[in-house]
Amino acid sequence: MSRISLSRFLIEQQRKNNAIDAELRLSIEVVARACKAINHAIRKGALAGVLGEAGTGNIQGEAQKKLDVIANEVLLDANEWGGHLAAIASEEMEHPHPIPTDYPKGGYLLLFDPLDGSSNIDVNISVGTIFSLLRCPDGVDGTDEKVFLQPGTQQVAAGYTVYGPQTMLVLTLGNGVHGFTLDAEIGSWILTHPNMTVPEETKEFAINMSNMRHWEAPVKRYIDELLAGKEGPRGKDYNMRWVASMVADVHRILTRGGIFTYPRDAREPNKPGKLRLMYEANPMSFIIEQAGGAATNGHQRILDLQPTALHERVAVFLGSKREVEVVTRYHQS
Ligand code: P6P
Repeated sequence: MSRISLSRFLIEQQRKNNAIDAELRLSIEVVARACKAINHAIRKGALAGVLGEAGTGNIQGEAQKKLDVIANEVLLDANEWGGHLAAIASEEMEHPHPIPTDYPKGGYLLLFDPLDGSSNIDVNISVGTIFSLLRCPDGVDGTDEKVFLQPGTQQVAAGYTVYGPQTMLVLTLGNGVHGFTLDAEIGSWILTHPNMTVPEETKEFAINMSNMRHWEAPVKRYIDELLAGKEGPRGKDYNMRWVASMVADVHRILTRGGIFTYPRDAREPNKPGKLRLMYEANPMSFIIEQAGGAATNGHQRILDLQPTALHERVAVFLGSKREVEVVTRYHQS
């Protein structure tokens, strides 16, 4: 069977669905190409002196790893000159990044977390790049943060690259979820996981249990029931996984089911959660819904949330639909 490359897949999707125009196709191909360069830097690790702290902090007040900065630079350099974007937003930059005046602007807004889970880098555990694409209204200045503040339902594409035992790019264009494996010998992304789906039922949950004493009552009730196993109200035993790298946890859920939760935390009463809405929760929720799963903040569908700030945070419950429905119902009772 002939191998289908990402480029061929995108061209065939464009033929089927004229909502995918040349600029959107280019946007995805450029991000995919940049992820190959990030993959190369990650796999060199200590041999290239790219591990450890960068000695700088990001807008979130977090210490940046050298690879956070490298990944961000690689994505900016790759996306500035193609004429497909109006502006770029990143977890690592406080304000939207303008397209340099010597290059044309395009009709899309690119948002990314260049290296999610980077605290795992120095201990050699999977990390990832998460990206989201929105339309920029004609004639609007893309560097105005307000133009990015669109609900997740407005995303035209979203994806992530997981730098794990295999390097995989998982993508949705609003018409299913498709996984591509990097053939590093020839530098091609090859379609290996067409039409990925999340099983509605699961026996596996992902949460950072060390925060249990800070959770709200509905979350405590839900997790207690899972821990009670077959003797409890759920009537079955559950297993737990927590990689502390959202991309790795979500990829596992896409592959074999599960629920991923990062609830709000009483230690930060003014913050609705830890994860970022625009470039973590929204792209991952789009992917999970397109794969038949569900994603809420405990109260409403994440994709329906109206953002109020570029770096705003959100509580996240996503994955196998039945489980997300239960924990969301508990927030409403
Ligand atoms: P904790 C990584 O820093 C991240 O943003 C997500 O990738 C991950 O799911 C979460 O935070 C891990 O958080 O509190 O368990 O370290």
